[in-house]
Amino acid sequence: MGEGESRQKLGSAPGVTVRQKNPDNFEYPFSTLEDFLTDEERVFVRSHFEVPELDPARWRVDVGGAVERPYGIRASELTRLPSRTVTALLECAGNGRVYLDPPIVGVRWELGGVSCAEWTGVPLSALLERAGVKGGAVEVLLVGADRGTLKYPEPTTPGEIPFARSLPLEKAMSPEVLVAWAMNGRELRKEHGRPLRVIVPGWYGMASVKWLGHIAVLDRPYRGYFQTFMYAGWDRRLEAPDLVQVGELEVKSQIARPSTREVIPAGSDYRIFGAAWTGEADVTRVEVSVDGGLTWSDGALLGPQVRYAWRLWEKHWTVPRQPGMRVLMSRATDSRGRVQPMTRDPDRGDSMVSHVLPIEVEIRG
Ligand SMILES: Nc1nc2c(c(=O)[nH]1)N[C@H]1C(S)=C(S)[C@@H](COP(=O)(O)O)O[C@H]1N2
Ligand SMILES: [Mo]
Repeated sequence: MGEGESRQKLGSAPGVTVRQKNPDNFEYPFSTLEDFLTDEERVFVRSHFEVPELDPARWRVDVGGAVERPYGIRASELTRLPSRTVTALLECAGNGRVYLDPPIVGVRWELGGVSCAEWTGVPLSALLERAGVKGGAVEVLLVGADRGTLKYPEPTTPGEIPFARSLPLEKAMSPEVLVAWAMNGRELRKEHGRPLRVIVPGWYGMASVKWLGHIAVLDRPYRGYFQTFMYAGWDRRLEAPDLVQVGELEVKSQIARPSTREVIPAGSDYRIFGAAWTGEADVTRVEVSVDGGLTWSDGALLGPQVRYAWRLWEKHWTVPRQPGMRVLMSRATDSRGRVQPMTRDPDRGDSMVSHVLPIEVEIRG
């Protein structure tokens, strides 16, 4: 290990926007989308606290709680267990926040709080099975080594706390959920959680705990800061609003090109290009509108469909001859019949921005 230090500093790759430093929040330049896998120098970074200084050679993860045989395992030993590689998109639940009105406090992500990469690791289920999950267990708590306090949102953190999230036992035992040490075939960068991080394909990014230090099987639901005061919303399907955690990804598409305020030559042929994704399902359709949502037609889905990854898509557009402003939109549908909504659901607070976003461009003669 230690390979990471010789590589290009994250946040300095062309096009990457440094939204914040310490804690690091770097945005992927979504308008440069081309390849199915995001190159590792440009995968977005989203952290709540400063990167913890860990020694990968000595780091160990403890597995405990409601298990028969609690144990600790060194990262160096864990990386020799039978591994799997899973392609998965990560989207921050705050991606697209800049489009919210009224504006929110918090990191102002545009379209680049999302990336798609190949992750190599050991299934979390294998680590849990080795410990022997006790009957009556319901969740698995994953705790990172980073710690700090937050002044926003209110109420503030109860003093200094670690970043921690729980997963329902069923998802934690699902074979695609990994404790990973590599991204796109290379050792994780420290900003992405070196030496070990969780990857929860199909869920918003906050579930994929970085710098993993503790795994605890729980016999009751966990209600920590990052799944109640942050990353939660209101569900109104009952007689009274119910606080629900952000979990599975919503169906969503984004236009990479053109980008907002791009100038497009009148009468030209333009290739509208973007990506679409969803949670525990597959993207089945992307529709495109070049007239602000009045009319829609199907875009072409590109490449093979890979569960938990994004699907690239394109639409050829014969640009009108009249100059002026135009609003472009894309709308995805998934195999569970979920369709990207046209309007924002205010019960989602400042996260899960999945509604159709308008991209305004200028046609110039
Ligand atoms: N320990 C720890 N894990 C974390 C976070 C964090 O701040 N600390 N941020 C989460 C959030 S909100 C997201 S979107 C993803 C981002 O992963 P990345 O920085 O590798 O892109 O990490 C998640 N895991
Ligand atoms: Mo996030």
